[in-house]
Amino acid sequence: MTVESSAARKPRRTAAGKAGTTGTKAGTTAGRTGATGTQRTTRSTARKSTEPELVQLLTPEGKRVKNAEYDAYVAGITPEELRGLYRDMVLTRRFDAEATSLQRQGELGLWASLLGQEAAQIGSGRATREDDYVFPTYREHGVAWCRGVDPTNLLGMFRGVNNGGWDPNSNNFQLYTIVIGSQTLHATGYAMGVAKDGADSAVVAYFGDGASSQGDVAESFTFAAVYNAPVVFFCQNNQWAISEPTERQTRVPLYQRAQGYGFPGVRVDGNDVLACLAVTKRALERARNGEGPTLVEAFTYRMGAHTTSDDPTRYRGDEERLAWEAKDPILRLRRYLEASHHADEGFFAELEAESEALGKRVREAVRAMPDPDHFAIFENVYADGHALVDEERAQFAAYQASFADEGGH
Ligand SMILES: Cc1ncc(C[n+]2csc(CCOP(=O)(O)OP(=O)(O)O)c2C)c(N)n1
Ligand SMILES: [Mg+2]
Repeated sequence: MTVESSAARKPRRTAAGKAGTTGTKAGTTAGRTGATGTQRTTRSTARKSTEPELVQLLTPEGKRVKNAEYDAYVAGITPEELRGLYRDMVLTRRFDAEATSLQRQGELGLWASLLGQEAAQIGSGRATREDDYVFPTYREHGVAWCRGVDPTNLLGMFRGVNNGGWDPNSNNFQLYTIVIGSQTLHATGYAMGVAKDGADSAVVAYFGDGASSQGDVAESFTFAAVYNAPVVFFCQNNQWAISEPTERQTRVPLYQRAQGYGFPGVRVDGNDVLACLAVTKRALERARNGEGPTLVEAFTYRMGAHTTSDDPTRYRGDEERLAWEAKDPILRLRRYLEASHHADEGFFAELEAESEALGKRVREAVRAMPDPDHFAIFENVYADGHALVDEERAQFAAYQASFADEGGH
């Protein structure tokens, strides 16, 4: 079932209307819960039974289910393309695991894992066209992969040796953004420019459930709506914003927020790569046709820690993670590929070897990254230089020089 805000505008008679009511109940339950494991179980049980349905094309068991509205968007998909989506997810997960290990080995300062969100990112990323423009957060490693950014380039910032690591205009993939929600404004402004140029490309702004509470995101929604900007707001609701559950961000399902701004919102199974592909394609099609923004809420789960600096056992129980492991995005596509005989043992074995090779390449590339010149941080602050920057550079030079045994460096 598709639940869009146009449907939600008819309260009480539609599923969306019902969801709004029950969503409030779930919120009330959440409001009562404290920090104990038992209460957490109550909350997640309540959430499961009261949340609205989502667009799903592949069940967790890997069964293809029909969807009158979205089947058309994946109707022509070939077995080779399906294997391609699987390969994308497996290699992305492998890259991500490698990066986590590299942080543990002291090669990276920090890493934000995408574990569990592969389908949301690969499905939506593969829906984009080369001339579309993507504005990510700091966790969009799968989308970066789809856009053609070499994964090793994602690691420099996390190693602390550069401030970005790739040219955004080479792949129409902006630099990672740490200031929560701010990229939705950049994306909306860019999309307004695209519309003024008369181009038929579109823009995707990624953000999280926590970001949905930011003023920047609200402002983006307003501007995108009233200027009918060709932008897709792709919210990965991974249930957590560091240690804050989604119940602390909203009393209604997030996709319903779009209703108040006057554009459609849809919730998709974020662990179903086919559904994410179809829903994003449709949203991009609307944008290209001049029909304005769409909010996609990909309902998924952050299976790992927020970052390598976080310890999720301090604020959430195992039962939640175990329930989501059963909905693993990679496993469900594998089941589908096997059941439909679209992939054989040879394919999986070859992919395993490719994963190993990627892991090795990533490890070697990170260790070979040169340290930046200490003074590089003063470059690119102002185009024509600035007295304050000169003063700070001089102070830093004096500080460096005070380490006589290191020769000032
Ligand atoms: C404006 C701003 N406020 C706070 C932070 C600190 N911070 C970093 S990540 C994060 C949580 C974001 O959660 P969400 O939007 O759900 O994305 P997720 O990390 O789950 O992918 C916060 C609060 C920040 N980086 N920027
Ligand atoms: Mg989140």
